[in-house]
Amino acid sequence: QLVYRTHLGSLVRTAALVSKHIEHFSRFSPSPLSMKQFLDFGSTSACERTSFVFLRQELPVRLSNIMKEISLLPDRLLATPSVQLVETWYIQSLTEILDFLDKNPDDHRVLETFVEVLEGVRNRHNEVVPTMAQGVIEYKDAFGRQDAVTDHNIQYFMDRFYTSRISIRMLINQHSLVFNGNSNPAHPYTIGCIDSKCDVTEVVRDAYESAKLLCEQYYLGAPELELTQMNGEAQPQNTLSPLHGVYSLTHSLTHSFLNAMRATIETHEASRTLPPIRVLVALAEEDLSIKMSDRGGGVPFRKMERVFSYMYSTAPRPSMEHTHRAPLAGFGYGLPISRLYARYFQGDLQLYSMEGFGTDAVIHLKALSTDSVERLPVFNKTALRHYKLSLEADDWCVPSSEPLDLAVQRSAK
Ligand code: W6P
Repeated sequence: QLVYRTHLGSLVRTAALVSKHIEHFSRFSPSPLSMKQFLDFGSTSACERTSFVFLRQELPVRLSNIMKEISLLPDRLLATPSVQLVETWYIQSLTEILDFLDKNPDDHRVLETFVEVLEGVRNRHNEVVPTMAQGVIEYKDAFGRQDAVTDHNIQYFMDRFYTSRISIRMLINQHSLVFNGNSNPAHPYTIGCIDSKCDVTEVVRDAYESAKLLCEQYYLGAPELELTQMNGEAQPQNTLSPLHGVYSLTHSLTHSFLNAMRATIETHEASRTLPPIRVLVALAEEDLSIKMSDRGGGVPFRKMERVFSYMYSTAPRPSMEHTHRAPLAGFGYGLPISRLYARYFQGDLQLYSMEGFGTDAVIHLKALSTDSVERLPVFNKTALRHYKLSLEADDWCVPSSEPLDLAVQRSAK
């Protein structure tokens, strides 16, 4: 890593220069792109120069906005080796991209180098999610039990941080896939990582098959799939939103299938038959919704919040020695990150569970490409306030564990 090898004196100068750039670029708001704009950048008339000129400004803006938020993390988390490492990746990547600000956009070699640098940036940040998770573990090992306030603050930051990362990788992937010169002959309607002729039921079936393969490696079988599509034909093709990152949707669906399969198998261990996983795809004027229902016994209501918690999800590592097999799914950040992918283009992922019966996981997406606009965090006064107001008392009563003696006079708060 370049930053590590640098002489201390010049490291200090670099850091001072970088923080000046972060101050400058974090004053700009990120510019959310619509699906149409992503497709135009990827069309045959796409102009690499235009994309380059946009990205050499927009990427520093998005990086600097989130770097401001990293710098406002509680010291005890910011100082962990893992979070420090992630911060050096951001500084290095910002520096490399800023290098292009004074380069000539009409020089082909500049455009070529830019694609190479972007691919380097993307690879540098490949391990950000497990590294940040490690940072949360280091924090908990050093400071013990999680409290509601810390949990809330980490949740707020991680949702914004990972959304920012998803969006930056989307920009980089689109630019490098469109302008590295190779079109994908197997997928003629794929523009970067957007599939303009995506068949949702096909994506659901693919995700089911991948989950089934994994599931069958750990258990002796897998529940069947029952797939229903509503209104599929009623929708004229040209208004349909091209599904962004088919890969991310497949990924999210596979993850949910694994959760549903595990729950189904583990609650029906004694029985001969497994209830199927039912998936309903509903395509209408505004929404494209996918509901996946399992009969895996559900999750108690009290524990539902934890399913999306970055703090809880890193908590007790599943013990491998006792199970003799790797956990199938449900550990780590799969669900909260699936939800961020859905929210990134104005959708959502919601779980409805009934303990004793099963769980419905619903993914809502926008049906129209005009409604599919990036949902991006911005660093401003409101965000700043979230990081400053960290240690205030809760405004809901804490139930006492002692039985209340109504005969005793209560004292003031
Ligand atoms: C469960 C827990 C869960 C999470 C996500 C999707 C489906 C399910 N089923 O029991």
